[in-house]
Amino acid sequence: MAHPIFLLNGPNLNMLGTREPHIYGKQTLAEIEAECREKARQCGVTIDFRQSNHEGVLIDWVQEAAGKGSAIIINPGAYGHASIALHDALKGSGKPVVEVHLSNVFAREAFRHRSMITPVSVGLICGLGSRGYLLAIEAVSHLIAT
Ligand code: DHK
Repeated sequence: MAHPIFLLNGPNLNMLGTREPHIYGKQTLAEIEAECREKARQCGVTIDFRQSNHEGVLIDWVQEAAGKGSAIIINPGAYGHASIALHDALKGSGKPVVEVHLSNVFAREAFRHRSMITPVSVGLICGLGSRGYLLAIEAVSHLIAT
């Protein structure tokens, strides 16, 4: 069985649907997960889709992905702007990383312009809403096939 792409979601993303829908959209995380599963099926890959509000749990999952995953797609939420620990874990995983944000963080507050994750990522997708996750799955499935 091929190694799954770990698709990790950070803090507050469990609140999608009701959380500032004008910024993050009206879809729930469960609805986004269903779309991701369909996209993964079309791309011939499997995904392990998870969400946590806890930095240490996300780091545990990145370490797990280093052993059991083929790649990591991560929406780190606010930890992306601040977490050196998440940066270190992703760098140490040795796996291709794609960072996703639903909103265009560069069109928002200055504190969202800095990312600890982009320097250890193959690429960044932001501002395209939940479609960003689907594009990331497509991109990563090409990456791991080559
Ligand atoms: C999600 C969050 O929770 C914010 O803290 C980030 C990101 C942006 C998003 O757009 O998906 O700043």
